[in-house]
Amino acid sequence: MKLSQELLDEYQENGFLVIPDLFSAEEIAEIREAMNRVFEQEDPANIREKKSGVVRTAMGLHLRDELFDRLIRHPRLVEPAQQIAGPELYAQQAKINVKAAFDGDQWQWHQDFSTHHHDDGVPQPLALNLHIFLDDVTEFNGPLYFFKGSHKFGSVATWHDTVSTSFALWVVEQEKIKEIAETCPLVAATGKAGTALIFGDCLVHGSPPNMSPWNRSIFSLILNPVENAHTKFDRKDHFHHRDLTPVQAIEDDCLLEKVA
Ligand SMILES: O=C(O)CCC(=O)C(=O)O
Repeated sequence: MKLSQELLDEYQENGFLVIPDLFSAEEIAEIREAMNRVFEQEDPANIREKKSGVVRTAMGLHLRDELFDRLIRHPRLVEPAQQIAGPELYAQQAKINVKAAFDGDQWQWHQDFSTHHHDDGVPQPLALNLHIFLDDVTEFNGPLYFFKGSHKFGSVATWHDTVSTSFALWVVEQEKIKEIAETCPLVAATGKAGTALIFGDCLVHGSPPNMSPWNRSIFSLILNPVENAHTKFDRKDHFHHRDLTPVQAIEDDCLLEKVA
């Protein structure tokens, strides 16, 4: 699947794309079945919420379930990513952020690049984050908030927040957020299950807690150019995979063929 020039221009201008209906209800059902399988596993790559203990994020997915190994090579993810970030991209991270009904906690204001750079020694902000909504995401169940155009600020100063949630994150100072908010409108990334998001490493984003009675699960794949690979290896593999083999797109119907 190729992005039109109009969508490529929109990505360059806003720092993100929202693509409704990229995956069908049948495909989402397959992904959700695989999600339930990995949630049932006792695995250190299932990171739990600080207070409630429910799964917050399940990582390393393509190494844990065969369906996710196909999903990270899906042409509707890989080909648009290659158009934006180049032909040789490795799977840096593959996870589902759950944000469970009532219990799903916030993701503070951040740029993905700060964590990639400080924790993993990634040189440049070239990685892409590709999301697929596995539930309908509304203004009520903890959608991502994007500061539209905030990628134009480049990489900004951050501090390491190890206490607010169970997931340590390099977060943007409040004073900087106020400055960004003066010129960049805030957008809630909402849509039906099957909607996809693509956003770059410097887009400032976050998401509020989910106090609604509805789950909000989102699959997230981070693809990074091989030539921009990590240079630090302190974090466990599921945070940043060591395998730098470039992902190759497979068949478009790959989620629907049954595993033998
Ligand atoms: O799942 C969320 O609400 C936030 C995810 C996020 O910030 C990210 O993928 O970088």
